[in-house]
Amino acid sequence: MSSSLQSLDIFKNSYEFRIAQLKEEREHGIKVIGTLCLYVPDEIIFAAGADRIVLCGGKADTIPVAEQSLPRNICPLIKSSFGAVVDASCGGNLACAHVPLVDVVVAEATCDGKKKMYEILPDYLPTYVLDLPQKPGSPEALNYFLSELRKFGKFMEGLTGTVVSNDALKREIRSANETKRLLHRFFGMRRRDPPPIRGSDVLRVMQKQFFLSPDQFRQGVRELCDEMEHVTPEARTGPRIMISGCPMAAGNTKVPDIIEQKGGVIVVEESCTGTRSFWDFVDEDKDPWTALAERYLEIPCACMTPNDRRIDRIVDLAKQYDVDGVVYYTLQFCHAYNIERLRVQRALKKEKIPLLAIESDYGDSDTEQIGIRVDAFLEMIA
Ligand code: BJ8
Repeated sequence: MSSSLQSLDIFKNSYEFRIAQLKEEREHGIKVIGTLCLYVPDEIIFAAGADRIVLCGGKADTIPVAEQSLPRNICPLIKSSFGAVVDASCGGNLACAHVPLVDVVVAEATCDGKKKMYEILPDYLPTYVLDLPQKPGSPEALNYFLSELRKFGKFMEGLTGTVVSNDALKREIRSANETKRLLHRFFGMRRRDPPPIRGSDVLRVMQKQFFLSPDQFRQGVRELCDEMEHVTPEARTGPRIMISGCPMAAGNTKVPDIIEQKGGVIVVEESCTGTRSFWDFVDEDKDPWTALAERYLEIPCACMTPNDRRIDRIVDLAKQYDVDGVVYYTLQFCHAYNIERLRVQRALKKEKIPLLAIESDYGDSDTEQIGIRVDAFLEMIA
């Protein structure tokens, strides 16, 4: 990480420790769950006494392995994640060391590419699929999702032998809310002009949210926030940019790196590796199952329809963070985010906020071309 903030080293140096921790947990019979999406509630996994790591791939090197089985024209996140699992089960060394540490993948029924990939995944790793209503605003959606969450709770109990009690769930809800509060503090500081941290560094921190244990992650963010309170920010004078769109899984920092190289100042990310993961809290005063179902159905993912909540959130964030322009990021072949761009663009246009659409994969063949477009965009909005 390139910033002068010392606390970023906590995240940078966390890999070995976490892998050792997961190995030790498994030696003591603790189950490790792999997930690939925000819709799978961590609270239920932790309440069942298991641990979790996120398996979303952000690197290009496992894609050729995946393309031996999957079509080439699907999103790189799906191919990279699948390739990592296949490579690990064939004894390869391309994948992250955490894939062989996973006992079960808990997958979710979101986009078509993921759903179909999850039908092949059991050839390599035990897989449980959590179903999701596709129209979260419909009257039946909440009850259906609630029954799916309870079923998932039973599955976890069978796996770990630990009852998912209401008390344990409430404890985990409080823990997850604490993380969310911290992240609000962290992101709140980025409203300053200039912000005290680079967007590419924030992304690398947020990627670790899906790898570290909640305690480790919070400790790092707390120290980082404390340091940011006192640090004199580097002079950053370029246009203030929001990135909105597909998640950027660990290993993928291409577009933020380019924006910053060209002089843009990234102040907020509307994505699952940004605000979508922590913006909304789970109600601590309700029945914990209902509270979880309500909160998770509110995640504004483009796989849902209609997805007005996301459009409103983007406009709201653009105002709160005083952005000069939005870089709309789509992973190649992600139709949901790609098509939803039109509605986002229209809503931003009403607010006179310009948008640059970038569709890309994990390779570097388009780096120069993206750089030229970002350059022109920043010049236009400066
Ligand atoms: S809640 S964004 S983590 S589904 S980018 S694989 S949608 S084709 S990752 Fe996602 Fe959950 Fe939604 Fe977030 Fe498909 Fe699109 Fe690829 Fe995606």
